[in-house]
Amino acid sequence: MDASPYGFKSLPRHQPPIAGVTGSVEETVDDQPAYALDTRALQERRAADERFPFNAGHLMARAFQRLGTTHLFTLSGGHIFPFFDGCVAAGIRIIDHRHEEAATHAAEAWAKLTREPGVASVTAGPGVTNATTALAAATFNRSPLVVVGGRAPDYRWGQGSLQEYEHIPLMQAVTKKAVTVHDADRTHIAAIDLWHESLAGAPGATFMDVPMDVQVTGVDQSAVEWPEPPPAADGIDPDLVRRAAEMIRGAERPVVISGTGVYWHHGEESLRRLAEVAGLPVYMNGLGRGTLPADHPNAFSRSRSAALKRADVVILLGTPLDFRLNFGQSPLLPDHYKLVRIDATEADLNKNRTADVGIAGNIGQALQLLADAVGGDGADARGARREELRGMEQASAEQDRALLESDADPIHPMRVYGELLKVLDRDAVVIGDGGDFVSYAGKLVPTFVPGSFIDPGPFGGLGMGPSSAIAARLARPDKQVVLILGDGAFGFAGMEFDTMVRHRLPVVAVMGNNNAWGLEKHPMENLFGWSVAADLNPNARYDKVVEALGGHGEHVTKPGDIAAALKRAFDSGLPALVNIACDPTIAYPRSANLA
Ligand SMILES: Cc1ncc(C[n+]2csc(CCOP(=O)(O)OP(=O)(O)O)c2C)c(N)n1
Ligand SMILES: [Mg+2]
Repeated sequence: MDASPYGFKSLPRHQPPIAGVTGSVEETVDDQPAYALDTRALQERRAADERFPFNAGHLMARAFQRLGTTHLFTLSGGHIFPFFDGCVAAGIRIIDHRHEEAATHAAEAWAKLTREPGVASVTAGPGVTNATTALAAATFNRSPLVVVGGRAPDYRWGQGSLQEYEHIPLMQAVTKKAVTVHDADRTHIAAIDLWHESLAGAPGATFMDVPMDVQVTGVDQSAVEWPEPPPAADGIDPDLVRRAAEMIRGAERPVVISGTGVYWHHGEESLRRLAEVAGLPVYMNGLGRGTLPADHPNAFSRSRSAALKRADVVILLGTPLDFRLNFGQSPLLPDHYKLVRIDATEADLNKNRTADVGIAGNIGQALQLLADAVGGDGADARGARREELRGMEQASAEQDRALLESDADPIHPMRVYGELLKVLDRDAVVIGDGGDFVSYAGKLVPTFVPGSFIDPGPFGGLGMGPSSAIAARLARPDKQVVLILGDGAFGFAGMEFDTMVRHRLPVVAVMGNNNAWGLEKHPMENLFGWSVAADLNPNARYDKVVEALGGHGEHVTKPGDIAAALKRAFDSGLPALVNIACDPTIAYPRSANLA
């Protein structure tokens, strides 16, 4: 097809070159009409057609656009056509997926990447029920999300229309707030309200559905009033900050844990200042990864258990005392330690263990005040402890070296990381979706930029990877996007490689294929001496599935071939899957308590 009038031919594929690789990233693959991918072109095309004048569907789309939404993650259905129409009119790009769960996961990932609420839309009935898992994940993980559901028409409600289903009770269980909008003149108010609600206090998912007949009801644009944004939350109590600073000053072996809340509240700069002034070792979890760059002198990871075991003061920032921290108890933590806790809400402060000093509110603001107040007392004395911890980190990294370079055949999963780390950019977005194979990424892939390591979060659901990679490619168009994938995980959302191909969103997926649900198979064998429901097809050619969808596939069985396959995948400029046959007998050495 010739170049379109909208210049789609010149849209880049957006995969940045990797070191040592030449070739144009401007090359295009245009066999689709321009309006399928170019929001502006679609908007122009739509403007020429006035079959549906301004209506309630348009009004809510306009509200999202005013709030800053640029992308809508969705899967089609007639119950949301008017909202689609409104999004097109408002210039919001529509990314249509192959499953509503994936579309909603993409919206969550968008939120994680941008620190703004993600927006998804799903059709009535099964569209909404399919989104449920991703909504629960977002709420559990504290990711702000607004999902707009279609809904059978009000005028026939109760008579058994197609896909007629009362979503709200189900949605109330998995969101912070779920409402039905029956008033055509108020769809924008609901959208704005849910947007702010998704961010307020503990962030999470929100849901609104709008009956079809309400969506198509005409609205007088000139009469629309836009509400004022809500007032800022209360400030931080300076007395609590003073007490926290005192406690930190008196600590000999303090440990900071920086979690997801620090990222949401833009606390990274103040965290750095606090750590540097007071000489604190900082460990990160969840989206807190990268709130200090992994190579910052105060950033630590591998010595966490040793540090916590002897901690006298733990400074817990924006993260719960959940399974990742053994619920705040021994043996991970000592029997006696002082706890300084800063989190979004009062309810967070005493969960699982009472805080000695607890500060609720904006974590970024609290950290800023704490960094100002803490002073350098005791920082030098803590230097020796930091040296000790650094020594442990170096020894542990040294131990990994042999496996990162292993020539073992079948391939040791660590060797895959050995090769990947050589080509990974400092600011690459890395997404993990899988079990054991992804656990290695958590340990081996350093995060230098906040919001660039995306995993299922503490909800732990498989299947969020491909659509999160889609969101990453859209949110960070000039960065590398690498999806670390298990062969089991691929099955949940493998069809999203089709979404990548249709929307020209190249990412490189690296699969550690061990023919199994490895993270289940090995623990079950340890517990029972045998396993069931744990094996997958040996050597399944998932790379060919991706090829069949129009992407690039690589199949690797020898350690020496990994590097070249990765290079070809990055070079291809297509959504790519590098399917690497790994040794099925190797289990990730795990100690965490998952209960
Ligand atoms: C939606 C969902 N279903 C089931 C699980 C339980 N689970 C956790 S890890 C895992 C195995 C993952 O297998 P794979 O993606 O192949 O990675 P591997 O452990 O083999 O490296 C399973 C089934 C889960 N976390 N999420
Ligand atoms: Mg597996």
